[in-house]
Order: sequence, then structure tokens, then C-alpha cells
Amino acid sequence: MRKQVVIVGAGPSGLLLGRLLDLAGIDNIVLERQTQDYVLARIRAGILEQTTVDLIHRAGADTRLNAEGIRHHAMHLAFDYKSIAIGLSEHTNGKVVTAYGQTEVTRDLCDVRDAEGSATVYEASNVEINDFDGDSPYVTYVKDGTTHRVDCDLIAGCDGYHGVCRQSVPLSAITTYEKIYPFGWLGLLSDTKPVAKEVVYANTARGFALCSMRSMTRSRYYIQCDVDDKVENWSDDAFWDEFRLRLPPEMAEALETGPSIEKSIAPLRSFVAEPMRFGRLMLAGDAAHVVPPTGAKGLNLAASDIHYMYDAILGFLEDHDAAALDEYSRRALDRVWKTERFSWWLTNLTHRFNDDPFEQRMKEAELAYVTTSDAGRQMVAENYVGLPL
Ligand code: FAS
Ligand code: PHB
Repeated sequence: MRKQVVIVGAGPSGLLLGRLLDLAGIDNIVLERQTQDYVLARIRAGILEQTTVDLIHRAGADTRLNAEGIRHHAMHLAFDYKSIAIGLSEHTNGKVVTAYGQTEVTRDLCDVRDAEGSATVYEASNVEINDFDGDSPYVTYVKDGTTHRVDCDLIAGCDGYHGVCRQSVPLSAITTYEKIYPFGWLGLLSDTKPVAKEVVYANTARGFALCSMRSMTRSRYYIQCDVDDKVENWSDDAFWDEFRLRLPPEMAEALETGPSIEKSIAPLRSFVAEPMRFGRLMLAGDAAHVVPPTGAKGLNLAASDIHYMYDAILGFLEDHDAAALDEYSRRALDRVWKTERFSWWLTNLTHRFNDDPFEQRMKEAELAYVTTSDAGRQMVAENYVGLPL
């Protein structure tokens, strides 16, 4: 089989790229090792930058997003039970973020691709990428016991942090940077009325808590937990009791609790691989970088990568501009590093993980400055709504 582009991974980055390439008439195939149901069952991100919303619109997959997405004009920092609003629209000439689950984004992209008969192979095992440092790359995979080969011009590694694509790059050709945080996030999804109408990041002596949502009747909450904690250690009641103890009193009072639909623990890391292009292979999303979810950036960075990768692919395939592939890595990494910084900074500001009294006082002073200075509020706001592409 021959395709112009082989996309490894049917998460948001792979599906978005496949859809945009379909619309541009670029022949592509998406290879995914899991079943579609497995991919659609994942509960992950919940906040979309406008650049991500615009890309989903370009993909023609925004009907439900426009109807159900909740636009947020502020985010909130609650330190020691006092909540402070950071105006997003106020400090960014009207920009907002939209609350709409990654699960729904993935479903919407699957629906438009499936409706158009796009080529997606689920349960494609043993994916191997070959000769991407030459002019004739190809990918092999196994489906129902049969090995298939796809010759192509370009390979898009959209296969996440644990994927095969980055692992296939020779160690001499890649530099990685990583920071692993000494705590995790225990997340809970429930069909309860969200305790706040916008996202709240709470920092108390007991640890961090996050209040988010998927709709006005479905809440998404997180608490900081030990890095080696286990979901089975947390009954729903134990979660609700601890969560309530980390909220400002008026929110604790108003909190509606109910049975969990999903509970999971995610580790937190910052990670970047440089460069993001190796010959005819380009990496996007979590395959190339990971951010702690504090800044709500993982999915949004994956989307901006696809914005840049789309330009590079068309530049290379239609304009025969080989430099376009290098340009991809440079453009993507510029936004990746600035977003890594914000996610790292907000994680350190809002989490408790060392007992150094001086460090704690520095965080309190940082918060006091950021929330009482226009410059500080603007810095938070322009990063939270997403830096320009
Ligand atoms: P993904 O990991 O989503 O998709 C990669 C796809 O490639 C998967 O479907 C995988 O099955 C497939 N794949 C892997 N190896 C393969 C192989 N060898 N062959 C074929 N297919 C292969 N971000 C936020 O902004 N907020 C959050 O709250 C948040 N919570 C998260 C919780 C968890 C547990 C995780 C893991 C991530 C979370 N993220 C969050 C980050 C997340 O949203 C990612 O940034 C986003 O999924 C990135 O999308 P992709 O790059 O498409 O990678
Ligand atoms: C979510 O809604 O899942 C969410 C919101 C904000 C974050 C992380 C996750 O920073």
C-alpha cells in the first residue's frame, strides 16, 4: 500500500492531523494500536484554548463543541481558602478558554472521519517505522495476524509519550529534558453540579485541589496525592471529604457530591524531546512533549503542533520545500518551551511538596504579586488562554 502520510496514533493529535490532511486532499492513514472504544473511553483534558477550538472548526468537527462548550472568562487561584479571580478576557482583549472534554473532541473527530470513510486502522499491533532518515520511509504493522507495509513520503508520530515513534529515533539524534514531580493527581468525574462556574486552582496546607467541569451537570475534580498512591485507597466518600477540606468555605458548603463515574491517578512530569523532526519523521503532542496538567496545556500543545505540522506537510508535498520540515521543529518548539515554563511555574505555585518554610513564603509572595499587579494578572491570563501561534 502507498500513502503520502502515515500517522501513528489515533489520539487527538493523530485524528486532527488526519482530518486536516483529508480536507487538503493529502492521502493518509492513521494506525492505532487500541480499539476505537478504548480510545474513546479515555478521560483526560477538559480546557481548550481558542487556537484549539479554531482548529477543530477547520476540521469541521465543532458542531457539538459550539453547542455544548462552556466559555470561561476567568480562572481562579484559591490560596489558604481565599479565592482570587484572574480575568482572562479582561487581560487579553476578550480571549477565553472553553470547557469541553478531550473525550468529546476525540469522539467528534472520529465521527467526522468515520463519516467520510477516512482510513483508520484500529488494533494495529507491532507498528514499526523504517527508513525515515532516507527518501523512502515505510511503516509495517500487524492486523488480524497479517503483516502490512505502507510506503509513504512522511510519517507523523502522534503516538503519545509511550509510543514507538520517538523510541525509534537513534539516541545520538535526540536530546530529552525531563522533570518528574513528587506527587500525582487523583481525578474524579461525577454527574454533579460543578461547585464553581470556572476553573479553580486551590492551594492549602493539605495540598492542591482543582475544580473543573465537563458540563453544567458533570464535574471534574482533582486532588494532589502521593506519587505512589493507589485509586483503590480512595473511596468516593474519602475523596469528597478530602476535596471539601481543600476548598474555600463557601465552596465547601455548596459542594454537591455523588457517585464517581471515573477515578484515576495520573503522574505529573515535564518532558521535551528535541528536535521534533528526524528526516521524514515528525513528532507531535505527547510523543514529543508532556506538561503537568496544571496549566491545561497538554491537549492544546498537541493541537498547535498539528497546526505547524500541517503547514510543513503541505510545504514539503505541494511546494517541494524540504526546509519546511525543519521549520516545523523550530516553530513548534518555540511554543512548547514557553508553555512548558507556564505549566511548570503554575504547578510549583499551586502545589505543596516540600516543607521548606522559605519556599512556602516565596510562593505566598509570588501569589500576592501576581494577583495584585496588572502585569502579573496579564502574564497568567495570556498564558492560560494560550500564546499566539
Ligand atoms: P495521546 O496519548 O492522547 O494519543 C496517542 C495515541 O497513540 C493513543 O491512542 C495510543 O493508543 C496510540 N499509540 C501509542 N503507541 C502506539 C503504537 N506503538 N502504535 C499505534 N498506536 C500507538 N492534558 C490536559 O490538558 N489536562 C488534563 O487534565 C490531562 N490529563 C491527563 C491524564 C492522563 C492519564 C494522561 C495520560 C494525559 C493527560 N493530559 C491532560 C494530557 C493529554 O490530554 C495529552 O496531552 C493528549 O492526550 C495528547 O494527545 P496526543 O498527542 O494525541 O497523545
Ligand atoms: C480538566 O477539566 O480536566 C482540567 C482543567 C484544568 C486543568 C487540568 C484539567 O489545568
